[in-house]
Amino acid sequence: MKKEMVILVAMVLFLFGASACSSEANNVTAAATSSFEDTNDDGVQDIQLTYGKVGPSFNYIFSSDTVRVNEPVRITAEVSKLKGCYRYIQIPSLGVSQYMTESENTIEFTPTETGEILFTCSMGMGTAKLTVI
Ligand SMILES: [Cu+2]
Repeated sequence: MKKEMVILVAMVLFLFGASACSSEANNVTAAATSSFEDTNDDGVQDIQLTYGKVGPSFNYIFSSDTVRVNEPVRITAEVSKLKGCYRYIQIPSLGVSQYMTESENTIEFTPTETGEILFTCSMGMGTAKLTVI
Protein backbone atom coordinates (compact mmCIF):
# COMPACT_ATOMS: atom_id res chain seq x y z
CA MET A 1 0.00 0.00 0.00
CA LYS A 2 2.71 2.45 0.98
CA LYS A 3 4.74 1.54 -2.09
CA GLU A 4 1.74 2.24 -4.36
CA MET A 5 1.32 5.69 -2.80
CA VAL A 6 4.96 6.49 -3.48
CA ILE A 7 4.59 5.42 -7.10
CA LEU A 8 1.41 7.53 -7.47
CA VAL A 9 3.10 10.60 -6.00
CA ALA A 10 6.09 10.08 -8.26
CA MET A 11 3.82 9.89 -11.31
CA VAL A 12 1.94 13.06 -10.36
CA LEU A 13 5.22 14.89 -9.83
CA PHE A 14 6.49 13.61 -13.15
CA LEU A 15 3.38 14.83 -15.00
CA PHE A 16 3.61 18.22 -13.29
CA GLY A 17 7.25 18.55 -14.23
CA ALA A 18 6.60 17.54 -17.82
CA SER A 19 3.79 20.06 -18.29
CA ALA A 20 5.83 22.85 -16.68
CA CYS A 21 8.69 22.07 -19.06
CA SER A 22 6.55 22.07 -22.16
CA SER A 23 4.88 25.40 -21.33
CA GLU A 24 8.34 26.88 -20.78
CA ALA A 25 9.44 25.56 -24.16
CA ASN A 26 6.37 27.13 -25.77
CA ASN A 27 7.23 30.51 -24.29
CA VAL A 28 10.74 30.34 -25.68
CA THR A 29 9.39 29.52 -29.13
CA ALA A 30 6.89 32.38 -28.97
CA ALA A 31 9.60 34.88 -28.04
CA ALA A 32 11.89 33.72 -30.82
CA THR A 33 9.28 34.19 -33.54
CA SER A 34 9.03 37.97 -33.11
CA SER A 35 11.08 39.09 -36.07
CA PHE A 36 12.98 42.17 -37.21
CA GLU A 37 11.85 44.61 -39.83
CA ASP A 38 14.09 45.64 -42.69
CA THR A 39 12.23 48.92 -42.92
CA ASN A 40 14.08 50.42 -45.88
CA ASP A 41 14.88 47.16 -47.67
CA ASP A 42 18.66 47.61 -47.54
CA GLY A 43 19.47 44.20 -46.05
CA VAL A 44 19.98 45.66 -42.58
CA GLN A 45 17.86 44.53 -39.65
CA ASP A 46 16.39 47.75 -38.33
CA ILE A 47 15.48 47.98 -34.67
CA GLN A 48 14.07 51.05 -32.97
CA LEU A 49 15.15 51.69 -29.40
CA THR A 50 13.02 53.75 -27.08
CA TYR A 51 12.17 53.97 -23.41
CA GLY A 52 8.92 53.41 -21.57
CA LYS A 53 6.93 51.31 -19.16
CA VAL A 54 7.90 47.64 -19.11
CA GLY A 55 5.79 45.70 -16.64
CA PRO A 56 5.86 47.50 -13.30
CA SER A 57 8.86 49.73 -14.08
CA PHE A 58 10.50 51.70 -16.89
CA ASN A 59 13.22 50.45 -19.18
CA TYR A 60 14.57 50.33 -22.71
CA ILE A 61 12.15 48.99 -25.31
CA PHE A 62 13.22 47.44 -28.62
CA SER A 63 10.80 47.29 -31.55
CA SER A 64 11.98 43.71 -31.99
CA ASP A 65 14.03 41.61 -29.60
CA THR A 66 15.15 39.00 -32.13
CA VAL A 67 17.72 39.31 -34.92
CA ARG A 68 19.31 36.89 -37.35
CA VAL A 69 22.93 35.87 -37.07
CA ASN A 70 25.48 37.05 -39.66
CA GLU A 71 23.22 39.83 -40.94
CA PRO A 72 23.87 43.48 -40.10
CA VAL A 73 21.78 45.11 -37.39
CA ARG A 74 21.07 48.81 -37.04
CA ILE A 75 19.73 50.09 -33.73
CA THR A 76 18.18 53.53 -34.03
CA ALA A 77 17.48 55.30 -30.75
CA GLU A 78 14.61 57.69 -30.16
CA VAL A 79 16.99 60.02 -28.36
CA SER A 80 14.33 62.42 -27.06
CA LYS A 81 12.91 59.54 -24.98
CA LEU A 82 16.27 58.63 -23.44
CA LYS A 83 17.15 60.67 -20.37
CA GLY A 84 20.49 61.06 -18.65
CA CYS A 85 22.58 57.93 -18.50
CA TYR A 86 20.06 56.06 -20.65
CA ARG A 87 21.64 57.82 -23.62
CA TYR A 88 24.97 56.21 -22.82
CA ILE A 89 24.55 52.74 -24.24
CA GLN A 90 26.86 49.89 -23.35
CA ILE A 91 27.00 46.56 -25.19
CA PRO A 92 29.77 44.76 -23.30
CA SER A 93 29.92 41.69 -25.56
CA LEU A 94 30.52 43.88 -28.63
CA GLY A 95 32.80 46.40 -26.94
CA VAL A 96 30.31 49.18 -27.71
CA SER A 97 30.08 52.21 -25.45
CA GLN A 98 28.29 55.02 -27.18
CA TYR A 99 26.59 58.25 -26.19
CA MET A 100 23.51 58.74 -28.34
CA THR A 101 22.71 62.19 -29.69
CA GLU A 102 20.11 63.45 -32.15
CA SER A 103 22.74 63.43 -34.91
CA GLU A 104 24.43 60.16 -33.87
CA ASN A 105 21.56 57.97 -32.86
CA THR A 106 22.48 54.64 -34.44
CA ILE A 107 24.60 51.65 -33.48
CA GLU A 108 25.44 49.13 -36.17
CA PHE A 109 26.95 45.69 -35.79
CA THR A 110 26.74 42.20 -37.24
CA PRO A 111 26.14 39.40 -34.76
CA THR A 112 28.44 36.47 -35.54
CA GLU A 113 27.03 33.94 -33.10
CA THR A 114 23.62 32.99 -31.80
CA GLY A 115 22.68 33.75 -28.22
CA GLU A 116 21.88 36.88 -26.30
CA ILE A 117 23.36 40.36 -26.56
CA LEU A 118 22.93 42.46 -23.44
CA PHE A 119 22.46 46.23 -23.55
CA THR A 120 22.72 48.44 -20.48
CA CYS A 121 22.92 52.13 -19.70
CA SER A 122 26.16 53.45 -18.25
CA MET A 123 24.92 52.89 -14.70
CA GLY A 124 23.30 49.52 -15.33
CA MET A 125 19.74 50.64 -14.46
CA GLY A 126 18.45 50.31 -17.99
CA THR A 127 18.82 46.85 -19.50
CA ALA A 128 17.60 45.14 -22.62
CA LYS A 129 18.67 42.18 -24.65
CA LEU A 130 18.53 40.99 -28.21
CA THR A 131 18.26 37.32 -29.01
CA VAL A 132 20.35 36.26 -32.00
CA ILE A 133 18.89 33.28 -33.85
CU1 LIG B 1 21.34 54.46 -16.03
